[in-house]
Amino acid sequence: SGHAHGALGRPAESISGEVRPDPVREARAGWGVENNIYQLFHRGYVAVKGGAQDCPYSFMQDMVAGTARLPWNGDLRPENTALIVIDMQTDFCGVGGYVDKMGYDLSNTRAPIAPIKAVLAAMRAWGGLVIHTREGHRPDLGDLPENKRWRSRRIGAGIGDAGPCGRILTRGEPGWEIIEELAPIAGEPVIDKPGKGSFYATDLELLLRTKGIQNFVLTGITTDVCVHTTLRDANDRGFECLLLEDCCGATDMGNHHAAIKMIKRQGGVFGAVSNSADYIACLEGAGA
Ligand code: C5J
Repeated sequence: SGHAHGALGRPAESISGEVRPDPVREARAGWGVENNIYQLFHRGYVAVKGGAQDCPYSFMQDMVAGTARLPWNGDLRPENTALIVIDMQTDFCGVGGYVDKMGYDLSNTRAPIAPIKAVLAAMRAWGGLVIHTREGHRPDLGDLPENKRWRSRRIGAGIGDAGPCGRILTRGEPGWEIIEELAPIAGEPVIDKPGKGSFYATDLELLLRTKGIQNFVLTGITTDVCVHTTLRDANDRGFECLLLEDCCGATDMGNHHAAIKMIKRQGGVFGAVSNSADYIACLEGAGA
Protein backbone atom coordinates (compact mmCIF):
# COMPACT_ATOMS: atom_id res chain seq x y z
CA SER A 1 0.00 0.00 0.00
CA GLY A 2 1.01 3.59 -0.41
CA HIS A 3 1.25 3.89 3.37
CA ALA A 4 3.69 1.05 3.90
CA HIS A 5 7.13 2.05 5.08
CA GLY A 6 10.41 0.23 5.18
CA ALA A 7 12.73 -0.14 8.14
CA LEU A 8 14.37 3.23 7.46
CA GLY A 9 11.08 5.07 7.46
CA ARG A 10 11.22 5.45 3.72
CA PRO A 11 8.18 4.70 1.61
CA ALA A 12 8.23 1.09 0.44
CA GLU A 13 7.92 2.31 -3.12
CA SER A 14 10.13 0.49 -5.58
CA ILE A 15 12.86 2.49 -7.24
CA SER A 16 13.48 0.54 -10.37
CA GLY A 17 16.86 0.27 -11.97
CA GLU A 18 15.13 0.13 -15.32
CA VAL A 19 17.28 1.30 -18.17
CA ARG A 20 15.85 4.47 -19.65
CA PRO A 21 14.42 3.68 -23.07
CA ASP A 22 15.47 5.66 -26.07
CA PRO A 23 12.20 7.39 -26.92
CA VAL A 24 13.72 9.19 -29.85
CA ARG A 25 14.88 6.06 -31.63
CA GLU A 26 11.58 4.37 -30.85
CA ALA A 27 9.66 7.29 -32.21
CA ARG A 28 11.68 7.35 -35.39
CA ALA A 29 11.26 3.61 -35.92
CA GLY A 30 7.57 3.51 -35.12
CA TRP A 31 6.38 6.73 -36.61
CA GLY A 32 8.67 7.37 -39.54
CA VAL A 33 5.95 7.64 -42.12
CA GLU A 34 3.66 9.69 -39.93
CA ASN A 35 6.43 12.03 -38.96
CA ASN A 36 7.23 12.57 -42.58
CA ILE A 37 3.62 13.28 -43.40
CA TYR A 38 3.43 15.60 -40.47
CA GLN A 39 6.62 17.47 -41.19
CA LEU A 40 5.74 17.90 -44.84
CA PHE A 41 2.31 19.34 -44.25
CA HIS A 42 2.30 20.96 -40.89
CA ARG A 43 5.47 22.23 -39.31
CA GLY A 44 4.79 21.96 -35.66
CA TYR A 45 5.16 19.46 -32.91
CA VAL A 46 5.69 15.85 -33.87
CA ALA A 47 3.88 12.79 -32.56
CA VAL A 48 5.89 10.16 -30.74
CA LYS A 49 5.29 6.46 -30.63
CA GLY A 50 2.97 5.63 -27.78
CA GLY A 51 0.82 8.63 -28.46
CA ALA A 52 -1.66 6.75 -30.58
CA GLN A 53 -1.15 3.52 -28.63
CA ASP A 54 -1.88 5.10 -25.31
CA CYS A 55 -4.84 7.14 -26.43
CA PRO A 56 -6.32 5.62 -29.56
CA TYR A 57 -8.95 8.31 -29.89
CA SER A 58 -6.62 11.24 -29.48
CA PHE A 59 -5.71 13.92 -31.92
CA MET A 60 -2.55 11.91 -32.62
CA GLN A 61 -4.57 9.90 -35.10
CA ASP A 62 -5.91 13.04 -36.67
CA MET A 63 -2.36 14.30 -36.95
CA VAL A 64 -1.35 11.14 -38.69
CA ALA A 65 -4.32 11.52 -41.04
CA GLY A 66 -3.29 15.10 -41.66
CA THR A 67 -6.48 16.60 -40.26
CA ALA A 68 -5.01 18.01 -37.04
CA ARG A 69 -1.75 19.44 -35.90
CA LEU A 70 0.16 20.64 -32.87
CA PRO A 71 -0.04 23.16 -31.48
CA TRP A 72 -3.79 22.67 -31.93
CA ASN A 73 -4.10 25.76 -34.14
CA GLY A 74 -0.80 25.30 -35.97
CA ASP A 75 0.45 28.64 -34.68
CA LEU A 76 4.03 28.00 -33.59
CA ARG A 77 6.24 31.09 -33.49
CA PRO A 78 9.09 32.28 -31.26
CA GLU A 79 6.87 35.18 -30.19
CA ASN A 80 4.11 32.95 -28.77
CA THR A 81 6.13 30.01 -27.46
CA ALA A 82 7.89 29.54 -24.12
CA LEU A 83 10.14 26.77 -22.87
CA ILE A 84 10.11 26.22 -19.12
CA VAL A 85 12.96 24.41 -17.39
CA ILE A 86 11.65 23.28 -14.02
CA ASP A 87 13.78 22.92 -10.88
CA MET A 88 17.05 21.69 -12.44
CA GLN A 89 18.68 22.41 -9.08
CA THR A 90 21.35 20.51 -7.19
CA ASP A 91 18.67 19.67 -4.63
CA PHE A 92 16.86 17.56 -7.22
CA CYS A 93 19.69 16.06 -9.26
CA GLY A 94 22.99 16.66 -7.47
CA VAL A 95 25.04 14.69 -4.97
CA GLY A 96 24.16 15.72 -1.43
CA GLY A 97 20.93 17.48 -2.45
CA TYR A 98 17.36 16.87 -1.31
CA VAL A 99 16.61 13.94 -3.66
CA ASP A 100 19.95 12.31 -2.82
CA LYS A 101 19.25 12.76 0.91
CA MET A 102 15.93 10.99 0.46
CA GLY A 103 17.89 8.03 -0.87
CA TYR A 104 16.62 8.03 -4.43
CA ASP A 105 18.63 7.11 -7.52
CA LEU A 106 20.03 10.30 -9.02
CA SER A 107 20.44 8.77 -12.47
CA ASN A 108 16.70 9.23 -13.08
CA THR A 109 16.70 12.94 -12.34
CA ARG A 110 20.06 13.49 -14.07
CA ALA A 111 19.00 11.76 -17.31
CA PRO A 112 17.29 14.89 -18.71
CA ILE A 113 20.32 17.16 -18.31
CA ALA A 114 21.86 16.51 -21.74
CA PRO A 115 18.55 16.57 -23.68
CA ILE A 116 17.51 19.82 -21.96
CA LYS A 117 20.87 21.35 -22.81
CA ALA A 118 20.29 20.59 -26.49
CA VAL A 119 16.74 21.97 -26.40
CA LEU A 120 17.93 25.12 -24.62
CA ALA A 121 20.48 25.79 -27.35
CA ALA A 122 17.88 25.29 -30.09
CA MET A 123 15.28 27.41 -28.31
CA ARG A 124 17.75 30.25 -27.76
CA ALA A 125 18.79 30.15 -31.43
CA TRP A 126 15.13 30.11 -32.51
CA GLY A 127 14.34 33.10 -30.31
CA GLY A 128 11.57 31.69 -28.11
CA LEU A 129 11.17 32.66 -24.46
CA VAL A 130 13.13 30.54 -21.97
CA ILE A 131 12.02 30.49 -18.33
CA HIS A 132 13.65 28.70 -15.41
CA THR A 133 12.18 27.83 -12.01
CA ARG A 134 13.63 27.06 -8.60
CA GLU A 135 11.75 25.44 -5.75
CA GLY A 136 12.86 26.88 -2.44
CA HIS A 137 11.90 28.69 0.71
CA ARG A 138 12.87 31.90 2.46
CA PRO A 139 15.72 31.46 4.95
CA ASP A 140 13.31 32.21 7.81
CA LEU A 141 10.99 29.50 6.41
CA GLY A 142 8.08 31.90 6.65
CA ASP A 143 6.72 30.45 3.38
CA LEU A 144 7.18 26.80 4.36
CA PRO A 145 3.91 25.15 5.39
CA GLU A 146 4.30 23.09 8.58
CA ASN A 147 2.97 19.96 6.92
CA LYS A 148 5.47 20.20 4.07
CA ARG A 149 8.29 20.48 6.61
CA TRP A 150 6.96 17.56 8.64
CA ARG A 151 6.69 15.31 5.59
CA SER A 152 10.21 16.10 4.41
CA ARG A 153 11.65 15.41 7.87
CA ARG A 154 9.88 12.08 7.90
CA ILE A 155 12.07 10.88 5.03
CA GLY A 156 15.29 12.27 6.50
CA ALA A 157 15.54 15.34 4.28
CA GLY A 158 13.94 18.13 6.29
CA ILE A 159 13.40 21.27 4.26
CA GLY A 160 15.35 24.08 5.93
CA ASP A 161 17.57 21.61 7.78
CA ALA A 162 21.35 21.45 7.25
CA GLY A 163 22.59 19.05 4.58
CA PRO A 164 25.75 18.44 2.55
CA CYS A 165 24.77 21.23 0.11
CA GLY A 166 23.62 23.68 2.77
CA ARG A 167 20.09 24.01 4.11
CA ILE A 168 17.75 21.86 2.05
CA LEU A 169 15.54 23.68 -0.48
CA THR A 170 16.40 27.02 1.09
CA ARG A 171 16.93 30.10 -1.07
CA GLY A 172 20.54 31.21 -1.35
CA GLU A 173 22.04 27.82 -0.40
CA PRO A 174 24.33 25.88 -2.79
CA GLY A 175 21.85 23.00 -3.17
CA TRP A 176 19.10 25.39 -4.23
CA GLU A 177 21.09 26.76 -7.18
CA ILE A 178 20.33 25.68 -10.75
CA ILE A 179 23.05 23.28 -11.92
CA GLU A 180 25.86 24.85 -13.93
CA GLU A 181 25.18 22.83 -17.10
CA LEU A 182 21.74 24.45 -17.42
CA ALA A 183 22.43 27.89 -15.96
CA PRO A 184 20.11 30.66 -17.12
CA ILE A 185 21.63 33.28 -19.42
CA ALA A 186 21.09 37.04 -19.22
CA GLY A 187 17.49 38.03 -19.90
CA GLU A 188 15.92 34.66 -19.09
CA PRO A 189 13.40 34.97 -16.25
CA VAL A 190 13.91 32.79 -13.19
CA ILE A 191 10.79 32.04 -11.15
CA ASP A 192 11.25 31.33 -7.46
CA LYS A 193 8.41 29.22 -6.19
CA PRO A 194 7.58 27.94 -2.72
CA GLY A 195 5.36 25.14 -4.01
CA LYS A 196 5.42 22.31 -6.50
CA GLY A 197 3.49 24.20 -9.17
CA SER A 198 5.17 27.11 -10.95
CA PHE A 199 2.05 29.32 -10.96
CA TYR A 200 1.19 29.31 -7.25
CA ALA A 201 2.51 32.41 -5.42
CA THR A 202 4.60 33.53 -8.44
CA ASP A 203 4.27 36.01 -11.31
CA LEU A 204 4.61 33.34 -14.01
CA GLU A 205 1.11 33.79 -15.44
CA LEU A 206 1.49 37.56 -15.61
CA LEU A 207 4.77 37.13 -17.41
CA LEU A 208 3.35 34.68 -19.97
CA ARG A 209 0.24 36.79 -20.62
CA THR A 210 2.24 39.99 -20.96
CA LYS A 211 4.45 38.40 -23.59
CA GLY A 212 1.51 36.86 -25.46
CA ILE A 213 2.62 33.28 -24.90
CA GLN A 214 0.23 30.57 -26.13
CA ASN A 215 2.45 27.49 -26.45
CA PHE A 216 4.13 26.18 -23.31
CA VAL A 217 6.87 23.56 -23.63
CA LEU A 218 7.72 21.73 -20.41
CA THR A 219 11.03 20.21 -19.31
CA GLY A 220 12.63 19.52 -15.93
CA ILE A 221 12.17 17.52 -12.78
CA THR A 222 10.35 15.80 -11.38
CA THR A 223 7.88 14.58 -14.02
CA ASP A 224 5.25 13.48 -11.53
CA VAL A 225 5.52 16.35 -9.06
CA CYS A 226 6.61 19.86 -10.08
CA VAL A 227 6.40 19.29 -13.83
CA HIS A 228 2.93 17.74 -13.65
CA THR A 229 1.53 20.34 -11.27
CA THR A 230 2.82 23.08 -13.56
CA LEU A 231 1.47 21.30 -16.65
CA ARG A 232 -2.01 20.94 -15.15
CA ASP A 233 -2.09 24.54 -13.97
CA ALA A 234 -0.89 25.81 -17.38
CA ASN A 235 -3.44 23.67 -19.21
CA ASP A 236 -6.29 24.98 -17.05
CA ARG A 237 -5.18 28.51 -17.92
CA GLY A 238 -5.52 27.76 -21.63
CA PHE A 239 -1.87 27.40 -22.52
CA GLU A 240 -1.18 24.72 -25.16
CA CYS A 241 1.22 22.35 -23.40
CA LEU A 242 3.87 20.08 -24.85
CA LEU A 243 6.03 17.95 -22.56
CA LEU A 244 9.36 16.63 -23.87
CA GLU A 245 9.64 13.23 -22.25
CA ASP A 246 13.38 12.70 -22.41
CA CYS A 247 13.79 16.19 -20.89
CA CYS A 248 11.98 15.11 -17.72
CA GLY A 249 12.75 12.63 -14.95
CA ALA A 250 11.21 11.39 -11.72
CA THR A 251 12.47 9.65 -8.58
CA ASP A 252 10.61 6.57 -9.80
CA MET A 253 10.48 5.42 -13.43
CA GLY A 254 7.00 3.97 -12.99
CA ASN A 255 5.75 7.38 -11.94
CA HIS A 256 7.60 9.00 -14.84
CA HIS A 257 5.90 6.77 -17.40
CA ALA A 258 2.50 7.06 -15.73
CA ALA A 259 2.78 10.85 -15.63
CA ILE A 260 3.44 10.88 -19.37
CA LYS A 261 0.60 8.51 -20.11
CA MET A 262 -1.83 10.69 -18.14
CA ILE A 263 -1.19 13.61 -20.46
CA LYS A 264 -2.30 11.66 -23.51
CA ARG A 265 -5.62 10.23 -22.28
CA GLN A 266 -8.94 11.79 -23.23
CA GLY A 267 -7.61 13.15 -26.50
CA GLY A 268 -4.63 14.73 -24.80
CA VAL A 269 -6.35 15.98 -21.67
CA PHE A 270 -3.32 17.91 -20.43
CA GLY A 271 -1.57 18.54 -23.76
CA ALA A 272 0.86 16.58 -25.91
CA VAL A 273 4.13 14.70 -25.58
CA SER A 274 7.21 14.72 -27.79
CA ASN A 275 10.97 14.44 -27.30
CA SER A 276 14.04 16.62 -27.63
CA ALA A 277 15.18 15.48 -31.07
CA ASP A 278 11.79 15.87 -32.73
CA TYR A 279 11.18 19.20 -31.06
CA ILE A 280 14.55 20.53 -32.17
CA ALA A 281 13.92 19.28 -35.71
CA CYS A 282 10.55 21.01 -35.60
CA LEU A 283 12.09 24.33 -34.52
CA GLU A 284 14.63 24.10 -37.26
CA GLY A 285 11.83 23.43 -39.75
CA ALA A 286 9.61 26.16 -38.33
CA GLY A 287 12.32 28.73 -38.58
CA ALA A 288 13.12 27.98 -42.23
C1 C5J B 1 9.72 17.58 -5.77
C2 C5J B 1 9.98 18.86 -7.78
N1 C5J B 1 9.70 16.43 -6.41
N2 C5J B 1 10.78 19.80 -8.31
N3 C5J B 1 9.91 18.76 -6.41
O1 C5J B 1 9.58 17.60 -4.57
O2 C5J B 1 9.37 18.09 -8.48
